[in-house]
Amino acid sequence: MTASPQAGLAILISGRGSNMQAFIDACDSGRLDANISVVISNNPDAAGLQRAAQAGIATCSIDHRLYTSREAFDQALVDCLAHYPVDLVILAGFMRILTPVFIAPYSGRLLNIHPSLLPKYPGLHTHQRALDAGDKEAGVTVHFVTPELDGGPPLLQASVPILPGDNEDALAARVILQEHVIYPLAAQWFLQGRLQLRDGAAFMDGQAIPATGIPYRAETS
Ligand code: NHR
Ligand code: GAR
Repeated sequence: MTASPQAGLAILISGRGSNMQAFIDACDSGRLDANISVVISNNPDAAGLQRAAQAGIATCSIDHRLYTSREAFDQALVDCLAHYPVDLVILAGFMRILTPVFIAPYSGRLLNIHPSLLPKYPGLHTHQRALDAGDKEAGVTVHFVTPELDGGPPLLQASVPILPGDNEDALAARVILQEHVIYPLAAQWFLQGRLQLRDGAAFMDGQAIPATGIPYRAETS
């Protein structure tokens, strides 16, 4: 019997790539049944590019500053991905807003992790905004990407407490530990065929997912 070929992932990064590393680790350990086909960065200096190359993964640097429009940059991303087997695209700390030129061809197989309890705090500086608002908890959400920034339907969400004396760095450090757990888990669900985007709404095992995503608990699997 021949084993079916492993699913291919493309991971888009802009920075240090700790979420990308979590995917590398999850693939190595078998928690995620996939192969990382390519890691792409818009930032040629992203530390994550070196980490990926060291792990033997193909890398591609596409500097957005060399393109005259967002659409032209997005087309370069599409052209790059065409060279690799890609079942699922993972935005992992990717900092460029994407246009339909990229989103349309990957719609329904494009995920992002956003460091807030969406629909709270789309956009940037989420931890500082949660602190400034006096929130008691913060967190992170994996969602399908749609053209509306951080507006695609949530899939999986993890919460952490905000503790007295927290600053942005302390809170970010608590949140990122959760990111590294829930993002590969959501990807595994997707590759098992359990997650779907239909008419702008997200489904898990055929059931509509709540507006804030499935709440992650340690026993969530
Ligand atoms: N693109 C679309 N269309 N929809 C989403 O939901 C997206 C997306 C691209 C990236 C990640 C997102 C996040 O999780 C993401 C989601 C970048 C910005 C941003 O303002 C905002 C949100 C996210 C990513 N980027 C600036 C820009 O002009 C650049 C900021 C910088 O370089 O520091 O693209 O938070
Ligand atoms: C993560 O906290 C991720 O949620 C966030 O950036 C960090 C990237 O860390 N993403 C965004 O803010 C997207 N705009 P990493 O490079 O170590 O994975």
